Amino acid sequence: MWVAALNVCMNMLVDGEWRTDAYESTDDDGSFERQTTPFRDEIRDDPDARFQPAAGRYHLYVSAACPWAHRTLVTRALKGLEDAISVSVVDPYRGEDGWQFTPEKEGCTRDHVHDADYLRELYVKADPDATCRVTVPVLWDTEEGTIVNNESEEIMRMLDTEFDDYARRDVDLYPEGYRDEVDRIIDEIYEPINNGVYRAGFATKQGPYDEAVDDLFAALDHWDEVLEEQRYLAGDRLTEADIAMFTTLVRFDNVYHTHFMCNVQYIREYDNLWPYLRDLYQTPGVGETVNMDHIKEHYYTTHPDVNPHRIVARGPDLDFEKPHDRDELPGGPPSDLVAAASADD
Ligand SMILES: N[C@@H](CCC(=O)N[C@@H](CS)C(=O)NCC(=O)O)C(=O)O
Repeated sequence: MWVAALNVCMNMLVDGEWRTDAYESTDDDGSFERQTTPFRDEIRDDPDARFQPAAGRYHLYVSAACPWAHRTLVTRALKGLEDAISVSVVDPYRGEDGWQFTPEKEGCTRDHVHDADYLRELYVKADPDATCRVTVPVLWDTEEGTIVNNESEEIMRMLDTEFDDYARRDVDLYPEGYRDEVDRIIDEIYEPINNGVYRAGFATKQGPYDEAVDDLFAALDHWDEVLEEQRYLAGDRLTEADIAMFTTLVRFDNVYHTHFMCNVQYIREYDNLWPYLRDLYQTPGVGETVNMDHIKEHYYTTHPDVNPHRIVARGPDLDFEKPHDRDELPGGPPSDLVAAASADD
């Protein structure tokens, strides 16, 4: 797998060395190819597990711009894991040297664990011979001094299911009775929607672009219909599937529509997806995780092939706080979340 990837993608670590001599993430047919993530250990609430849940042991590295990293931030906020799992935030601009720590910049932090200048330094600490892309999110173990996992779907699941003893709130985003459906939906929306916007934006030929846009809008139309009858993707419960959908939808009108040429329709023109997006945004704790400045700066300035002059497009100015009326549908956010929100008022 890596041998094939090396021919086309060089802004990455190769045997622990940072290589910037080329950057290409499409194959010969002009289709975007996303590489698989290499660190796939798991934290398990089990006395025999190598990585066990604990407060203060694990650290999350994120970009507030990145939809994959954003999933882990939303999960952490909904569960109330802020005190148990600390976070470092990289600069939204990713240049030749990859993700960088620039604590002086608004919304960014230093690397709280290592005081590194670049995220890639952690990858090399975890594996001195690493050959991989240096991506966010990263879940770091301060005890063993290594990366546990850098795949958002798996980090989201671990934070959700393994840290209940350390969570401030009783919030279950992978509830019994819904699990198969949640897994199915996360899987089903990945290729056309979450990755679909990238397939459209990074395509270098008309055919793959057209295919990505067709898949994307067919899937959005489908979910818009489903959401006519039910409040959330898996029915009446807020689940991980909604988080996976949310982090793509919230970026859509400001970035994917224009920068990635996903311009058949805005999300705000959908009858149900737009109120659904506002419902999720207004769920206690979620809106605070959205940093639209980082999102816009990242996309419009980081992909010179797509936007060579790095001009950040101005609009649209969306009102995510506008009432959504979705509380007329059965279900709602977890009661512990609602109670916490009214206690804060
Ligand atoms: N499959 C990974 C994808 C993560 C990913 O691609 N993150 C992007 C930011 S949105 C990144 O860090 N890209 C850097 C690169 O590819 O060099 C996940 O879901 O965690």
